[in-house]
Amino acid sequence: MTIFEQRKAYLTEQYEQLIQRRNTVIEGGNGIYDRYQHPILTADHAPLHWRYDFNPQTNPYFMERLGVHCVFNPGAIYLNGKYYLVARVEGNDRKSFFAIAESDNGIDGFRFWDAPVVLPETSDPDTNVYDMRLVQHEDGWIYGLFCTERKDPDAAPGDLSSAIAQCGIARTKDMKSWERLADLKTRSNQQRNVVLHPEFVDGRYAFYTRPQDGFIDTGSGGGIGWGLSHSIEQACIEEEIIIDERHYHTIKEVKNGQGPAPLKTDKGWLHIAHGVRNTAAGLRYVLYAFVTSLEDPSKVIYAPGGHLLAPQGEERVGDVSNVVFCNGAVVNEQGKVFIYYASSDTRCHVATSTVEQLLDYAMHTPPDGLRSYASVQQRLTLINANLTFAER
Ligand code: M1P
Repeated sequence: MTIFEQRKAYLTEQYEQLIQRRNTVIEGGNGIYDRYQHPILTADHAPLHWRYDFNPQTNPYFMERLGVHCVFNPGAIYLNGKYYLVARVEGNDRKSFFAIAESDNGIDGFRFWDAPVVLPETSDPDTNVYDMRLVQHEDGWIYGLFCTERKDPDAAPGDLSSAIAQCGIARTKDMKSWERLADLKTRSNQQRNVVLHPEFVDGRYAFYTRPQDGFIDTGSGGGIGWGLSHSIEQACIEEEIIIDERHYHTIKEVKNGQGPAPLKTDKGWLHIAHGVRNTAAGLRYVLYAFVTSLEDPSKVIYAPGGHLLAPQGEERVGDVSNVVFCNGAVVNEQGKVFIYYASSDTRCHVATSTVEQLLDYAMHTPPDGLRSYASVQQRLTLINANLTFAER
């Protein structure tokens, strides 16, 4: 056997084992959701024919030609009994692109389609695209809203890092061919984490936004915003209001952002978002939840304090450590919720729950008291109720 044949056979077998690996719930948990033993998508899930030249004449060592570095921040959609993720795949060249993986049960067996998504460009080409939120809108289209990043034209000479982030919009009926629409226009110089609400509001398209001053810093901006647009083909938000603000000494002190499109429940729109705070070790990203009103989706009606999900164990380490990020969640016919999240900008995981459990969590977890004294009072309320209950 040649080196080519040996390596190809070995890597193919390893790849199939990885795809067919079953995932199991980690027992115990917090009663709110279950975490799972294995990540569901990683760089190793990228098909071999995306990475290796399969011709022994041109690649005698069966050498990786176009490496895939990480696979993270997947958008998600549940369609016709299948679970689809549109993952952010980052090559060794640091460029991200989108690729779709599908699974029959939503927790394992995710396999990428044969080729990545070919996302058309606008007349102002994107340098990098990432973090797509998939939304099945009531207008009949599936939309993918994502971050499009381009070099800041006003950056000082020699500054090769400053960028402008804006919201790109594409739509599809079959997830295979994508129509690119104009980027969203708002009054903010920078936008990331923009999400389309699945229903019309006052006859208009509704967006969750995240206006900010700088590429990394929200500055005086930040918070999860909300705005309406008459058109989706030329989406434009004239007026943006902040519906979920940042707060001093909370999990969303530095910045926050809407995760996937909210899930509709009979008690309200259930949101998963990320909150960021600073630490001596750098920024720390966690997930949190809140619920908005069915009558007025811009009105927060339940805001449980603290994080819903924080990086744990191996999730804490990666390209950008101490990060969990979620831009995909789906609910199936049984009311089971699949929260797709990525850890440390490196790999994708799933946590499962139910609409009932997440609403129970959101409606019965007290809001952040914003002071240590208030936190103790909340805990005493719980302790005293439990002691009284035990005495009965
Ligand atoms: O590196 C952590 C995350 O940083 C950004 O999120 P935000 O805009 O809230 O700071 C995004 O680049 C995201 O992709 C990334 O996971």
